[in-house]
Amino acid sequence: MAYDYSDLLKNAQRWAEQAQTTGWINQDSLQTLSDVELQAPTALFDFGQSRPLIVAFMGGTGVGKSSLLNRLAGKAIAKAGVERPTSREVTLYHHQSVTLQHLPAQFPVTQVNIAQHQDDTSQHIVWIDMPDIDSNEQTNKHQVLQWLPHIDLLIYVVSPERYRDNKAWQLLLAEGGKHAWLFVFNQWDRGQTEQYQDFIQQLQQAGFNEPIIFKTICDPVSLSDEFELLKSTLVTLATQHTIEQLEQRGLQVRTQELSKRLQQIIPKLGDVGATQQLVGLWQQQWQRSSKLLQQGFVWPIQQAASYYAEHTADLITHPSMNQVVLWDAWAQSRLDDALDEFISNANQLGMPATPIRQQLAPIREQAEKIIRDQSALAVREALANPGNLAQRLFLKTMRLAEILLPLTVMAWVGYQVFMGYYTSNITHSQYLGVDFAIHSTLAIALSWLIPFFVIKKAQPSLKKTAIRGLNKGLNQALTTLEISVSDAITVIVQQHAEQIQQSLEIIQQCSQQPEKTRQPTQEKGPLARMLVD
Ligand SMILES: Nc1nc2c(ncn2[C@@H]2O[C@H](COP(=O)(O)OP(=O)(O)O)[C@@H](O)[C@H]2O)c(=O)[nH]1
Ligand SMILES: [Mg+2]
Repeated sequence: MAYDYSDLLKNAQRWAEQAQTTGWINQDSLQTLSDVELQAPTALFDFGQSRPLIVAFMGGTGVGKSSLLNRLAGKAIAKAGVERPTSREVTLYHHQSVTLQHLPAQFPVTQVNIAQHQDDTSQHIVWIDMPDIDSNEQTNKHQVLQWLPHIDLLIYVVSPERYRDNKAWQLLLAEGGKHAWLFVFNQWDRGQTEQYQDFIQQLQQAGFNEPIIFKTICDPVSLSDEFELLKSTLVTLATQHTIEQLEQRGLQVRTQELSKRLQQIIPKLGDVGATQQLVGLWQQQWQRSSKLLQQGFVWPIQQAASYYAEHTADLITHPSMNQVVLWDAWAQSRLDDALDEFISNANQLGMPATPIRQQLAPIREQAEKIIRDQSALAVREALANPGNLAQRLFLKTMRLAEILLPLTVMAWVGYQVFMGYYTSNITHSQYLGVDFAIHSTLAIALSWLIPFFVIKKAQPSLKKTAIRGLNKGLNQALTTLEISVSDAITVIVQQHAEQIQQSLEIIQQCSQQPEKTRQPTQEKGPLARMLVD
């Protein structure tokens, strides 16, 4: 399926805008896709069913652009010989049957002159005299750039002094492929053959194998120059076929340019290899940072544990007890450092920093809450079950012994009392003596007191229990932080893949442009000589 160029451009710009908002590309990259050279030309002129060939004189200050247009018109329609540094005006010269529909965006109407003629031989041509491109005034250059997308054929005018003009030359090199080009060596009355040869060589270097150059003399007008030839060449070119070919070619060149610019942006998104290293990079970073955090937490945990041990009862009545501060400014800056270092290392691998920073931002904010919640929970759990398993088992046994031992001893004493009484009755011997009373009382007391004291002594320390809980909670919280970052990395990698895929899709669409018309450069004839690939 082939896409309309303006749709392609819109897609590319839309993609770039969202990529810029999410931090994947910077403002400069976005700008390269909104440059005026990429704009799809709109129909500026209306001429019944079709549009005319739009021809513009372009070149440095004082080469004779305005003089050429005035010569065409046979009267002074453009201001010639405007005092340097520059002339700002744009002059349009066209047949009265042609109507201007609208001016390029942001173009100041006050600086456009319009002159009309009734010469039917050149009714399919709109001539434009452009401001001097070499001017230091940015508005001039801006104006020229605004007009360029609408121009089919540029007549690059030079003079003996200014044929090596750098600024105009730069524009020719940049814009070369988007237009057809004719060349005028004006002020030929003062020109020399070596200069002409030199100019041809320069054009050949720019890609014009057989450039079409007209030598003209406009002040005073010389009838023996090549001005009439220039005019008739343009009249023969102004056919619907040529205009369509040029239009098509302009769109093709723009499509290629768009695709090229997108391809230049893609490496800035970071490569797939770099995204694959992100998880490993983070794990290394976290190994160092979490160790540091754990060391730094030893003292705060002891402080917090003492506090918990002394205030266990308040845990329920004072909810603020759950907010003992472990995560202080020191801890936050260690985490920030870890994340910053990770971002900077990822950046060195070629990943853009902004989307990573955006994804990690919430984790920086949540860290305190994660640590607080998880350590409070773990402390509560630990305090609910103090001591370790062996300690708890031992205590249970002791509590049982505290009941069973005195009961057993009492039962034994009772039995002895009964048996003593019974045997003393039968044998009329002496009943149980004082010794027995003392010993059995002692035995009963000891059987109860021993487990009672053991239980008292074996109670696990609340502080130790709180430390255990806090450590457990802290480790869980640190793991949660690590996983949160890993999850964020997964999102970053996904986003990266999506950005690449979307931009590749547009590049793919660019390459699906149909070759509607035969490339004019492949044809023989004057048009082929006016184009560069
Ligand atoms: N000697 C000579 N002077 C010319 C020729 N054409 C134009 N000029 C002069 O060059 C100056 C600049 O011409 P102008 O048309 O304003 O140049 P523009 O800045 O490119 O529009 C004017 O003073 C013209 O009279 C020419 O063929 N020969
Ligand atoms: Mg001028």
